[in-house]
Amino acid sequence: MTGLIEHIKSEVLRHVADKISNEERITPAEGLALYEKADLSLLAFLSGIVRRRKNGNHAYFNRNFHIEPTNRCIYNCRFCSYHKPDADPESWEYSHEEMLEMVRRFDDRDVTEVHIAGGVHPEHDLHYYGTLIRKIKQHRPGLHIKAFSAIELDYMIRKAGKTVEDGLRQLKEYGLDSIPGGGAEIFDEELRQKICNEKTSPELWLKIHETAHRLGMPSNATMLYGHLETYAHRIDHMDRLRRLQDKTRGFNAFIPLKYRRANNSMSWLGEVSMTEDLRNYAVARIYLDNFPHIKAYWPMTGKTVAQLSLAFGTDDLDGTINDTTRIYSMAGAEEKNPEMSTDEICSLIKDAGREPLERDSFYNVIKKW
Ligand code: V47
Ligand code: SF4
Repeated sequence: MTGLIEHIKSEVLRHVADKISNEERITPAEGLALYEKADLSLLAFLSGIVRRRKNGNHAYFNRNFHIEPTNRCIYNCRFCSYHKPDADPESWEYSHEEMLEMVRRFDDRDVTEVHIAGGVHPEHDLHYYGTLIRKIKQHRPGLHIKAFSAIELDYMIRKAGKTVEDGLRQLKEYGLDSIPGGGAEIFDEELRQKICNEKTSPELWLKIHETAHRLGMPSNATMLYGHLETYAHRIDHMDRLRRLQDKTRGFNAFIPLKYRRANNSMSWLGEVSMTEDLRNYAVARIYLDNFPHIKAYWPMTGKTVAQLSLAFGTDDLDGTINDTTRIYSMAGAEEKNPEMSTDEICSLIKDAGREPLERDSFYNVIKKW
């Protein structure tokens, strides 16, 4: 390894490479240097060191399906293509019975997790959603329920007049198992004002996750990139996550989400390139040295980028079952009707030189493929 590192021309990058190979944490300035100065081959090499250290040659996938209860939303984030006014023909709101019917459709399939998330409905509080969770658990007790972004949780808990801690405790009693990573967007306060000014603050987003971790509910974290942010904003975002993870160890996966431009009010920005996606996965893998997993959400990136990302630090591909999520298809994602069979996801992983492992929601191995 030392031999290879000697060939790196930039002194800063040589120093960063040394630290990575010695398992030392890199600083925010060094993270920035990786974004700004490292070429793709170096990023693949360095992120590979961290990925292998954490996950060997394995790449995980799980069998989940998604329910989006509604796209009605009290907020109006500028990047969102999903939320529609109430009277719009593309606005929807499912009843408990309709959502239970969606769960029943998977009765004879080997799914292990349902991911429930959507808009922030003005009228529904934690008891409305808690009752839904309880009904799903009564129907299929073994199904892991990963539900509600911190943004939805903030509103439904406040609406019920509870503190974050009491609200989350009660949702846990209803059957909530873990929390998805949505709503983080970008933590920098000034930029957040520009792209989603009404949304839950970064402090509260982090507090909700911290509290969930303390109550024994793990979670994920996302970052929306490729819009108005600079590399320094991305490092700041990941730094706040890394500091919380040092305290709680409750995050499972980090999921970078590339801004997609169709049908929203930031379309003029365009979209960043595939090389930028790979650069970002690699820096995330290196910077977030205390996150066990970096996940590529293939319905959003498309299968090709997801496969390539395995060479840039990711070790987890989201989902095998048909992903009917509309938050991405409405924003112009590659996969219009995302569906990937177990055979397909395993070949995709094997062709990239990795060994596929089917996992449950806690990353216990269900099967080696
Ligand atoms: O918070 C919205 C993003 C997120 C756009 O935890 C957009 O396992 C790109 O968090 N372009 C919700 N992104 C989805 C999410 C998620 C997805 C998959 C797995 C997990 C997990 C969590 O979608 C939002 C926002 O950052 N988003 N609009 C857009 N135009
Ligand atoms: Fe609402 Fe989420 Fe869309 Fe923002 S991104 S408007 S919170 S559905």
